[in-house]
Amino acid sequence: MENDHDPLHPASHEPNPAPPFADPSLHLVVSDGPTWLITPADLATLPQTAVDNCLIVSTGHGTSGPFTFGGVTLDDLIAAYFDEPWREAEIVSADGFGNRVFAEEVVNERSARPILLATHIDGRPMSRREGLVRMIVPSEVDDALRQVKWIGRITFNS
Ligand SMILES: Nc1nc2c(c(=O)[nH]1)N[C@H]1C(S)=C(S)[C@@H](COP(=O)(O)O)O[C@H]1N2
Ligand SMILES: [Mo]
Repeated sequence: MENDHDPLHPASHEPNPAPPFADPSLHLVVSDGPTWLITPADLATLPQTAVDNCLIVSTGHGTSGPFTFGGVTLDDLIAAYFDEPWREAEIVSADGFGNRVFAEEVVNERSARPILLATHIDGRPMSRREGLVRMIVPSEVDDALRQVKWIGRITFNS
């Protein structure tokens, strides 16, 4: 299992229930390019998308949801900040958990159930404890390893 020790693709994981600190701002980094510090208030100025019927399937703690998550699609985030081509994005949380997203996935999921940087849950602002700002990959219903809470940094690599 080549990915067993990759922190961006762990084979299994015991979920962390509590955020490491309160500040929900995150760094958006384009490798060999600019960096921005982005807050939930910044995300609120971008187009908003809601995706219903999302499940958080924790193999240890059972399934929660369905939830309606709201926020900014990765597509809309990129369109607002940069236009360099990119191949993969590394989404890393403030507690050192992470996941990778490939550009093809964003293209494939552009239609009905896009990948979100979620700031809202069931129509209300998400609390920090609930994961603000949380990546939601609606198509992932295996083990919640892609549902990254407390995003600290997103790096786009070409
Ligand atoms: N930042 C961060 N995100 C994370 C985790 C974590 O430990 N840290 N655990 C993942 C796993 S394995 C699960 S099952 C879910 C748990 O989500 P919940 O706390 O909303 O139930 O969060 C995922 N996202
Ligand atoms: Mo999990």
